Amino acid sequence: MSEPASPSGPGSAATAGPGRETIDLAVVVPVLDERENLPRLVERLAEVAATIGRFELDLVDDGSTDGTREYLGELAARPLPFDLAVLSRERSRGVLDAILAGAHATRRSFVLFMDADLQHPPEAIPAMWAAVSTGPAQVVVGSRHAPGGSVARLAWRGLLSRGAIALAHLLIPVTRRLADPVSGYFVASRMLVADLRPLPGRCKLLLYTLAMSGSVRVEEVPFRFEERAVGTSKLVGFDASFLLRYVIEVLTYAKIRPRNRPEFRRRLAAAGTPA
Ligand SMILES: Nc1nc2c(ncn2[C@@H]2O[C@H](COP(=O)(O)OP(=O)(O)OP(=O)(O)O)[C@@H](O)[C@H]2O)c(=O)[nH]1
Ligand SMILES: [Mg+2]
Repeated sequence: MSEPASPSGPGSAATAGPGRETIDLAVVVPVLDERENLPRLVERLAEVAATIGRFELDLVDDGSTDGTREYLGELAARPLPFDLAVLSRERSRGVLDAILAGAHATRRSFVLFMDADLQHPPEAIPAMWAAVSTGPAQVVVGSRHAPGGSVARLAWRGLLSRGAIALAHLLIPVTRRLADPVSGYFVASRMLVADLRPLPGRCKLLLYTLAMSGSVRVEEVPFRFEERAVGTSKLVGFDASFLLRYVIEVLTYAKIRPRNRPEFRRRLAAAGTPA
């Protein structure tokens, strides 16, 4: 991880003014060929920072070839209302590997995960941050299926998503507390993800985190999941291997023995997060 790239130090124009104090939050975004989405994402995140304060933005790029890397270089040279850190890696090792690399690199106490393609609207961050930073929830999920949430997408993908949730509810009991346990948009105490290792072929960090955490307190914040407007989806098409991979992934998590053991709870308490 490079050092935070914003050139602004304490007292500079970018840190001055109300609402710009540093907050204990890192926003981790995996990026692969998102040149068309990044400028708008950055603009909308800047508006969020003006509201909630100066978070850290960790962008994890896996060898984009569409101009993303050049854009990130330009961005790092600009004064920004958040602390930018860019992790540039040469090749893709999957989304789970990318977002865990971001989570492992930050020292902030809370980590929020979101996609770069604007399907996760940054405008939901203030409510998610308010919920997780005031507690008692240790995981706050941006939810498409909680009351007030919605999805703009093709019917077959909606059905697929409902089936994925039903399977998670069936096999991983802790996920039943959430209407949308397969969401990729969530914020958690860093203690819950700090020692998670990438699992090859797996991608659902929220399921992984919940399965590992066992007794964790959760909450949902509704949001509208938009269709990807520009750029290319990295999701492989709907086929039998896709379904099989998901079933294997859920079975992997279902076998995990939750780590709600006493010393883990003590670590959470020591970090100021009630277990
Ligand atoms: N660093 C990194 N980011 C990735 C990789 N694959 C996908 N991403 C990013 O992960 C996020 C989710 O990828 P998408 O292609 O949007 O997948 P999706 O949201 O499941 O699929 P759509 O609904 O079709 O957009 C986006 O921000 C991508 O740029 C990867 O291998 N490495
Ligand atoms: Mg997407």
